[in-house]
Amino acid sequence: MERSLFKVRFLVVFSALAAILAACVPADGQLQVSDTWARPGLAGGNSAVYFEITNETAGTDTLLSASSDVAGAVELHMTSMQDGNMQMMHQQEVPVPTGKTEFKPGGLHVMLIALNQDLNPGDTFSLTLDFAATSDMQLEVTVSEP
Ligand SMILES: [Cu+2]
Repeated sequence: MERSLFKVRFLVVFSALAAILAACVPADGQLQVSDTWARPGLAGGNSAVYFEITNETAGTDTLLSASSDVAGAVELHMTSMQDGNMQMMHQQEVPVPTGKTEFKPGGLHVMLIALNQDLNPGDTFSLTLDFAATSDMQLEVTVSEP
């Protein structure tokens, strides 16, 4: 009787440990962000941030939002051609499947709206990306000419 109780306790502890380990699998370091840069801009105007995300996990993560102190608003945008016109469309979220997801001119970008300061080539600022599975990532963005 006592013996089987011990067994049950052991199982409970072991399951809890296994659950903790499993929760750690989609951990930091498995999404890499590289080639981060932003267009120059003037205070009150807009700019855009570009980068490449490499997802080394087997599952799709989701970029939910981005934030930065340099702008009044930060949005996820997609540029596309509509009836021969370039249009930017607000994205509620951006799926980040296994492999590379490029934020580049003419496509996905992080839009900086109503800049609080001038962004001159060589300046750096901080941008935070909020993902569904991976914890927030803080990037250092360098301003450079396209
Ligand atoms: Cu935009």
